[in-house]
Amino acid sequence: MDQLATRIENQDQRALARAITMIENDHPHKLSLLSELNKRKKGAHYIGITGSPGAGKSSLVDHFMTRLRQQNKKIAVIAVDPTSPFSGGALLGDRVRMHKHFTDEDVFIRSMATRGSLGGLARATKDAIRACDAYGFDYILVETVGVGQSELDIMKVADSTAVILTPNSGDILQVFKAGIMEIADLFILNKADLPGIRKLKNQLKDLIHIAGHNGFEPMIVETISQSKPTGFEELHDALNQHWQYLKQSEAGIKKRKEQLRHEVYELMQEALYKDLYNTIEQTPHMKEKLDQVEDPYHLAERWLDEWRGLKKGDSDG
Ligand SMILES: Nc1nc2c(ncn2[C@@H]2O[C@H](COP(=O)(O)OP(=O)(O)OP(=O)(O)O)[C@@H](O)[C@H]2O)c(=O)[nH]1
Ligand SMILES: [Mg+2]
Repeated sequence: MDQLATRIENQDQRALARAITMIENDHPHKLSLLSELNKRKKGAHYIGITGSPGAGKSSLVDHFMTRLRQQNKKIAVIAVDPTSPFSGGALLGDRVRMHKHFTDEDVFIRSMATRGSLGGLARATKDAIRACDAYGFDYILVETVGVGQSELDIMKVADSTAVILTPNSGDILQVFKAGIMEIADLFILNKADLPGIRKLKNQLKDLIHIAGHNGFEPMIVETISQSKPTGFEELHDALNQHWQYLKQSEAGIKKRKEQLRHEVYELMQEALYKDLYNTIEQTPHMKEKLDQVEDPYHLAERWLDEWRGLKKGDSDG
C-alpha cells in the first residue's frame, strides 16, 4: 500500500485510477491505503458542483477546466452518478465533449458509481477525493446530480460548494429545501443567455437575504456555458475568494475539523455495520431468525446486547 501511495504521490495516473477502483470495490487493504494517502495530502481546493439534470454541469465544468488549464493548474474531476451501476456509463457523452481534457496529463477525470459496497457512494467519493489530494492536483472538482441527501453528504467534504441554478427551471424551489442554504458558498446562475435570468437573480438575492449567513455571504455568479463561454473569470475569482476566506478565518479551520470529526464517526459506523452484517449473514441460526423477524426492535436490541457482550469478552481476553 505504501508503494501504491508513493506512485500516486509521484503523479502516476494509473496508480491513482487503481486506488480509486480499490476504494469503490471495498478492497481489504482500503483503509491502510487511505491512511497512507492521507499522510501525503497536499491541500488541494475541493470544489463541489451540484445542480439538477440538464443544468449544464458538464458543460460548465468543461469550460472551467479550460480556464484552469490556461493557468497551468492541475485538475481532477470526479463525476458522481448514483443511478449508474457502471462506472463511466453516464460519462460517455461527456467523454466526447471533454475529449481535449482526456488526453491532457495534468487532468484526471473519473466517474464514481456504487458497486454494492456497504460503505456507499458518498463515502467512496470522499475517499477518492483524498486519493486525488495525495497526487497533488490544485483543484479537485466533484460534480453531482441533484441535491438529495447523498449529494448533501458528499458536499459536506468540499471546501467550497457551488449550486447551479438556471432560469425558468424551477430550480430555485430546491433552494427552499432544507440544507441547501447551509451548504451553498456560491450560486452559479448558468444559462444566463436565457430570458428569466434577472428574475432568478432577484429571487435568489431575496432568499439569501432571508436566510442570513454566519460569516460568508454566498456569492452569485452568472455564466454561459456554450460556444462563447462567459463568466468563467468571475467564477474562478469567486471560488478563490471563498478559498482565501477559509484559509484566513476561523471558519475554515472549524469546517475542516468538523469534517474530520464526522468522518471518524462515519468510518466507525461503516465498520460496525459491516461487522454486524457479516456476522449475521454468516451465522445460519441468526440468518434464519432475520428472515422470520416480527419484532425488529426486540431482535435488534437482543443482538446488540449479545454483540456488546461478545466484544467485551474479546478485549478482556
Ligand atoms: N442556452 C444555454 N444552454 C446551455 C448552457 N449551458 C449548457 N447548456 C445546454 O444545456 C444542456 C445540458 O447541458 P449539460 O452540460 O449536459 O448539463 P448537465 O447538468 O451535465 O446534465 P446531466 O449530466 O444530464 O445532469 C445542453 O444541451 C447544453 O448545451 C448555457 O449557458 N446556455
Ligand atoms: Mg452531465
